[in-house]
Amino acid sequence: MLKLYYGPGACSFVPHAALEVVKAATGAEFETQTVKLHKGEQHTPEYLALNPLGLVPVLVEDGKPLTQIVAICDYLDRRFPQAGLLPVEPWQRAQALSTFVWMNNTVHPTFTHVFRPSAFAAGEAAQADVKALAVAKFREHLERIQAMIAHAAPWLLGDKPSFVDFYALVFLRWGGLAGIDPATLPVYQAFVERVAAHPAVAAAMAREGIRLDTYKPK
Ligand SMILES: N[C@@H](CCC(=O)N[C@@H](CS)C(=O)NCC(=O)O)C(=O)O
Repeated sequence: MLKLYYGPGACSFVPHAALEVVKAATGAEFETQTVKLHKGEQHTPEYLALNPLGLVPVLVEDGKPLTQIVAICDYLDRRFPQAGLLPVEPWQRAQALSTFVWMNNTVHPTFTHVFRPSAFAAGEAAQADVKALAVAKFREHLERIQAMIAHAAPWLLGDKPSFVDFYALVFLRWGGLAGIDPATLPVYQAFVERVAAHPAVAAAMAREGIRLDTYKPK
Protein backbone atom coordinates (compact mmCIF):
# COMPACT_ATOMS: atom_id res chain seq x y z
CA MET A 1 0.00 0.00 0.00
CA LEU A 2 1.14 3.54 -0.69
CA LYS A 3 2.21 5.53 2.36
CA LEU A 4 2.66 9.30 2.46
CA TYR A 5 4.81 11.10 5.00
CA TYR A 6 3.49 14.64 5.39
CA GLY A 7 3.78 17.72 7.58
CA PRO A 8 0.44 19.35 8.47
CA GLY A 9 -0.01 22.46 6.31
CA ALA A 10 3.25 21.88 4.43
CA CYS A 11 3.76 21.42 0.68
CA SER A 12 3.12 17.70 1.19
CA PHE A 13 -0.57 18.67 1.14
CA VAL A 14 -0.34 18.57 -2.68
CA PRO A 15 0.26 14.79 -3.00
CA HIS A 16 -1.95 14.24 0.08
CA ALA A 17 -5.02 15.77 -1.62
CA ALA A 18 -4.07 13.94 -4.83
CA LEU A 19 -4.09 10.60 -2.98
CA GLU A 20 -7.62 11.38 -1.80
CA VAL A 21 -8.64 12.09 -5.42
CA VAL A 22 -7.06 8.76 -6.45
CA LYS A 23 -8.90 6.96 -3.65
CA ALA A 24 -12.25 8.47 -4.68
CA ALA A 25 -11.66 7.56 -8.35
CA THR A 26 -10.18 4.07 -7.96
CA GLY A 27 -10.80 2.86 -4.41
CA ALA A 28 -7.03 2.61 -3.81
CA GLU A 29 -6.41 3.05 -0.09
CA PHE A 30 -3.28 4.74 1.28
CA GLU A 31 -1.60 5.20 4.64
CA THR A 32 -0.25 8.39 6.11
CA GLN A 33 2.37 9.29 8.67
CA THR A 34 2.60 12.75 10.20
CA VAL A 35 6.07 14.32 10.39
CA LYS A 36 6.04 17.17 12.90
CA LEU A 37 8.44 19.61 11.25
CA HIS A 38 8.40 22.08 14.19
CA LYS A 39 9.57 19.22 16.43
CA GLY A 40 12.38 18.30 14.00
CA GLU A 41 10.98 14.84 13.23
CA GLN A 42 12.35 15.22 9.67
CA HIS A 43 15.88 14.94 11.13
CA THR A 44 15.53 11.60 12.93
CA PRO A 45 17.78 8.77 11.62
CA GLU A 46 14.68 6.77 10.60
CA TYR A 47 13.33 9.64 8.54
CA LEU A 48 16.69 10.54 7.02
CA ALA A 49 16.94 6.92 5.84
CA LEU A 50 13.81 7.61 3.77
CA ASN A 51 14.83 11.09 2.62
CA PRO A 52 18.42 12.15 3.33
CA LEU A 53 17.36 15.75 2.55
CA GLY A 54 15.16 15.75 5.66
CA LEU A 55 12.12 17.14 3.82
CA VAL A 56 8.49 16.16 3.37
CA PRO A 57 6.84 14.70 1.37
CA VAL A 58 8.00 11.12 0.93
CA LEU A 59 5.83 8.53 -0.78
CA VAL A 60 6.71 4.94 0.09
CA GLU A 61 5.64 2.01 -2.04
CA ASP A 62 6.74 -1.56 -1.23
CA GLY A 63 9.27 -0.15 1.22
CA LYS A 64 10.87 2.08 -1.43
CA PRO A 65 10.83 5.87 -0.94
CA LEU A 66 10.10 8.45 -3.63
CA THR A 67 10.85 12.13 -2.96
CA GLN A 68 10.12 15.48 -4.65
CA ILE A 69 6.55 16.65 -5.13
CA VAL A 70 6.64 16.78 -8.92
CA ALA A 71 8.06 13.23 -9.19
CA ILE A 72 5.54 11.88 -6.65
CA CYS A 73 2.62 13.54 -8.43
CA ASP A 74 3.80 12.43 -11.87
CA TYR A 75 3.99 8.88 -10.51
CA LEU A 76 0.46 9.08 -9.04
CA ASP A 77 -0.89 10.37 -12.35
CA ARG A 78 0.79 7.63 -14.41
CA ARG A 79 -0.08 4.86 -11.96
CA PHE A 80 -3.74 5.97 -11.65
CA PRO A 81 -4.63 7.55 -15.00
CA GLN A 82 -8.34 7.01 -14.21
CA ALA A 83 -8.08 9.78 -11.60
CA GLY A 84 -7.49 12.30 -14.41
CA LEU A 85 -4.97 14.31 -12.40
CA LEU A 86 -3.12 15.60 -15.49
CA PRO A 87 -4.25 16.08 -19.08
CA VAL A 88 -3.43 13.19 -21.42
CA GLU A 89 -2.91 15.24 -24.58
CA PRO A 90 0.88 15.87 -24.73
CA TRP A 91 0.83 19.65 -25.25
CA GLN A 92 -1.80 20.23 -22.56
CA ARG A 93 0.11 17.94 -20.21
CA ALA A 94 3.33 19.88 -20.80
CA GLN A 95 1.52 23.19 -20.16
CA ALA A 96 0.10 21.79 -16.92
CA LEU A 97 3.57 20.66 -15.83
CA SER A 98 4.97 24.08 -16.73
CA THR A 99 2.63 25.73 -14.19
CA PHE A 100 3.19 22.97 -11.62
CA VAL A 101 6.99 23.12 -11.89
CA TRP A 102 6.93 26.94 -11.61
CA MET A 103 4.94 26.63 -8.39
CA ASN A 104 7.42 24.05 -7.06
CA ASN A 105 10.68 25.67 -8.11
CA THR A 106 9.84 29.39 -7.83
CA VAL A 107 6.80 30.20 -5.69
CA HIS A 108 7.54 27.58 -3.04
CA PRO A 109 11.24 28.55 -2.49
CA THR A 110 10.20 32.21 -2.26
CA PHE A 111 8.15 31.29 0.78
CA THR A 112 11.09 29.39 2.24
CA HIS A 113 12.86 32.80 2.36
CA VAL A 114 9.88 34.24 4.29
CA PHE A 115 9.65 31.34 6.69
CA ARG A 116 13.36 30.80 7.31
CA PRO A 117 15.35 33.95 6.47
CA SER A 118 18.11 32.70 8.79
CA ALA A 119 19.01 30.14 6.10
CA PHE A 120 19.78 32.96 3.66
CA ALA A 121 21.37 35.79 5.70
CA ALA A 122 23.42 35.97 8.89
CA GLY A 123 22.64 39.25 10.68
CA GLU A 124 19.24 40.23 12.07
CA ALA A 125 18.87 43.28 9.82
CA ALA A 126 19.86 41.30 6.75
CA GLN A 127 17.35 38.60 7.68
CA ALA A 128 14.60 41.21 8.05
CA ASP A 129 15.52 42.47 4.55
CA VAL A 130 15.42 38.96 3.08
CA LYS A 131 12.01 38.38 4.66
CA ALA A 132 10.51 41.71 3.53
CA LEU A 133 11.73 41.24 -0.05
CA ALA A 134 10.50 37.64 -0.11
CA VAL A 135 7.02 38.64 1.19
CA ALA A 136 6.75 41.21 -1.61
CA LYS A 137 7.91 38.66 -4.20
CA PHE A 138 5.53 36.03 -2.78
CA ARG A 139 2.64 38.46 -3.15
CA GLU A 140 3.58 39.01 -6.81
CA HIS A 141 3.46 35.25 -7.32
CA LEU A 142 0.03 35.08 -5.66
CA GLU A 143 -1.20 37.83 -7.99
CA ARG A 144 0.06 35.83 -10.98
CA ILE A 145 -1.85 32.79 -9.70
CA GLN A 146 -4.94 34.97 -9.22
CA ALA A 147 -4.68 36.02 -12.88
CA MET A 148 -4.57 32.31 -13.87
CA ILE A 149 -7.63 31.65 -11.70
CA ALA A 150 -9.61 34.22 -13.69
CA HIS A 151 -9.48 31.63 -16.56
CA ALA A 152 -10.19 28.56 -14.39
CA ALA A 153 -12.88 26.37 -15.92
CA PRO A 154 -13.68 25.64 -13.15
CA TRP A 155 -10.27 24.28 -12.03
CA LEU A 156 -6.90 25.63 -13.16
CA LEU A 157 -6.40 22.77 -15.63
CA GLY A 158 -10.02 22.50 -16.77
CA ASP A 159 -12.76 20.19 -15.61
CA LYS A 160 -10.84 18.16 -12.98
CA PRO A 161 -9.05 19.27 -9.82
CA SER A 162 -5.30 18.78 -9.87
CA PHE A 163 -1.97 19.39 -8.21
CA VAL A 164 -1.86 23.06 -9.15
CA ASP A 165 -5.21 23.71 -7.45
CA PHE A 166 -3.94 22.05 -4.28
CA TYR A 167 -0.68 24.04 -4.43
CA ALA A 168 -2.73 27.24 -4.90
CA LEU A 169 -4.56 26.44 -1.64
CA VAL A 170 -1.29 25.81 0.20
CA PHE A 171 0.18 29.11 -1.01
CA LEU A 172 -2.79 31.24 0.07
CA ARG A 173 -2.62 29.67 3.55
CA TRP A 174 1.12 30.43 3.67
CA GLY A 175 0.42 33.97 2.47
CA GLY A 176 -1.86 34.45 5.48
CA LEU A 177 0.95 33.32 7.78
CA ALA A 178 3.24 35.86 6.07
CA GLY A 179 0.74 38.67 6.81
CA ILE A 180 -0.85 38.78 3.34
CA ASP A 181 -4.58 39.37 3.85
CA PRO A 182 -6.43 36.95 1.53
CA ALA A 183 -9.27 39.48 1.28
CA THR A 184 -6.89 41.61 -0.84
CA LEU A 185 -6.87 38.72 -3.37
CA PRO A 186 -10.65 38.16 -3.58
CA VAL A 187 -10.73 36.06 -6.75
CA TYR A 188 -7.99 33.84 -5.35
CA GLN A 189 -9.72 33.59 -1.96
CA ALA A 190 -13.06 32.56 -3.51
CA PHE A 191 -11.27 29.97 -5.64
CA VAL A 192 -9.46 28.44 -2.67
CA GLU A 193 -12.74 28.21 -0.75
CA ARG A 194 -14.09 26.22 -3.70
CA VAL A 195 -11.00 23.98 -3.77
CA ALA A 196 -11.31 23.39 -0.01
CA ALA A 197 -14.96 22.35 -0.42
CA HIS A 198 -14.06 19.55 -2.85
CA PRO A 199 -14.62 16.29 -0.89
CA ALA A 200 -11.11 14.91 -1.56
CA VAL A 201 -9.47 18.17 -0.51
CA ALA A 202 -11.71 18.49 2.54
CA ALA A 203 -10.70 14.96 3.61
CA ALA A 204 -6.99 15.78 3.36
CA MET A 205 -7.49 19.06 5.26
CA ALA A 206 -9.39 17.25 8.01
CA ARG A 207 -6.65 14.62 8.37
CA GLU A 208 -3.99 17.35 8.58
CA GLY A 209 -6.12 19.39 10.97
CA ILE A 210 -5.68 22.58 8.93
CA ARG A 211 -8.02 25.44 8.08
CA LEU A 212 -7.95 28.19 5.49
CA ASP A 213 -7.98 31.14 7.89
CA THR A 214 -4.29 31.53 8.71
CA TYR A 215 -4.28 35.33 8.43
CA LYS A 216 -4.27 37.26 11.70
CA PRO A 217 -4.88 41.02 11.35
CA LYS A 218 -2.29 43.06 13.27
N1 LIG B 1 11.62 20.43 -3.65
C1 LIG B 1 11.04 19.72 -2.53
C2 LIG B 1 10.69 20.71 -1.45
C3 LIG B 1 10.20 20.05 -0.19
C4 LIG B 1 10.16 21.04 0.97
O1 LIG B 1 10.62 22.18 0.89
N2 LIG B 1 9.54 20.61 2.11
C5 LIG B 1 9.46 21.43 3.29
C6 LIG B 1 8.03 21.65 3.73
S1 LIG B 1 7.07 22.63 2.62
C7 LIG B 1 10.16 20.74 4.46
O2 LIG B 1 10.09 19.53 4.60
N3 LIG B 1 10.84 21.50 5.34
C8 LIG B 1 11.46 20.95 6.51
C9 LIG B 1 12.74 21.64 6.86
O3 LIG B 1 13.14 22.56 6.11
O4 LIG B 1 13.34 21.27 7.86
C10 LIG B 1 9.83 18.92 -3.02
O5 LIG B 1 9.27 19.27 -4.07
O6 LIG B 1 9.46 17.91 -2.39
